Amino acid sequence: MSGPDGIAALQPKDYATDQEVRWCPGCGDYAILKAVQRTLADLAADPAKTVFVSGIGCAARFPYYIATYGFHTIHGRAPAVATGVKLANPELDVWVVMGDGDALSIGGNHLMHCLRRNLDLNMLLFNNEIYGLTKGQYSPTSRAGLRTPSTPMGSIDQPLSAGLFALGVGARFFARGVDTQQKRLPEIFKRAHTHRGASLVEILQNCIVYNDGVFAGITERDVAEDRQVHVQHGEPLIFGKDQDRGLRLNPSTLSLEVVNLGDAGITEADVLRHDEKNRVLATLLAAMEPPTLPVALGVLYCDPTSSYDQSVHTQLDAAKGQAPAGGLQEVMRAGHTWTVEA
Ligand SMILES: Cc1ncc(C[n+]2csc(CCOP(=O)(O)OP(=O)(O)O)c2C)c(N)n1
Ligand code: SF4
Repeated sequence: MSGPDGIAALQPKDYATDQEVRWCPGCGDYAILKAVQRTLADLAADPAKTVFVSGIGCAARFPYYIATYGFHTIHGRAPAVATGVKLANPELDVWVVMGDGDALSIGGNHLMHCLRRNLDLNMLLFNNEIYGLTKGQYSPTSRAGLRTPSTPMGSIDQPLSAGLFALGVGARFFARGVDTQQKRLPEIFKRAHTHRGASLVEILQNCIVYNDGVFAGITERDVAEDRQVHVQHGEPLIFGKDQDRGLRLNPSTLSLEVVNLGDAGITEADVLRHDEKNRVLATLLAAMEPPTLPVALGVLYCDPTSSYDQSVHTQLDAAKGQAPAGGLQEVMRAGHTWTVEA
């Protein structure tokens, strides 16, 4: 069997390298690595045309462990380096791996412009709500009150939502997944890959050493079904152990609320249907937090438009088309030129 470019079909293990994986035992990064290797195999990705670019952090060790091209760059600058890689060779499939500090502290500016420019990059944000590599300082996504070495009395910052940030700066694709959800994660990654333009996937990732259990309130077996809604384009926003809870728009507050199907004549028809092209709905979904509302997982927003790299190359082709025939000397002497007399 062979992939789209005629390369022999590879298995997930074929995308692993011979490098010793140096994350702490039990780190959520292992699960994400596994899901990405599964994704690459499903996509029949050609390692020679695939690049993983990262910044600095635990998450950023990722390129060492993926048997494709890779570039472990500078803290916060993965989106900038990936921009250069994609523009220099648009044939490459470029993935970006960032931690929450990497992406949203030092790299916030780079990420913002990369998203609004809409470079065709598959961007994975490993959100463990902490700085792992530097031993557990708080990050922009850490919750208020979190005690860390840099917030000994508890964080007084209001945390940043990766989804609201992305949607606010004009991203055309935002999805959210959980490290341990091994069936769902590759499906989300494949959607991100199919999207032409910048696709940001936030992965809720457990840092077992410095922020263990931070997502337990939504992932523990006894609460998961009531605290997670898995959104599907065109499908009603229904969740719960018995699939009997739904999300409805409260017209007087313009906010989402949970309704119980069957109560006071409420039926599925009263529940909102997911529309992944609706930025307002995506924003409401991205903002949802327990205990009042479930956390929204899956592709919250996907509304493609032309990508920056396509537009750059369209302009380059147009400029080439207008260039006068001939060599460099002719080009240098064409149009507005003048001679400076001695
Ligand atoms: C310019 C610069 N500033 C600061 C650092 C120190 N530093 C390295 S990784 C890191 C943050 C790591 O946290 P995160 O990006 O969330 O990734 P994680 O380690 O949790 O995967 C920091 C502050 C650095 N390497 N370079
Ligand atoms: S410090 Fe946390 S994020 Fe880093 S490898 Fe260890 S468990 Fe993973």
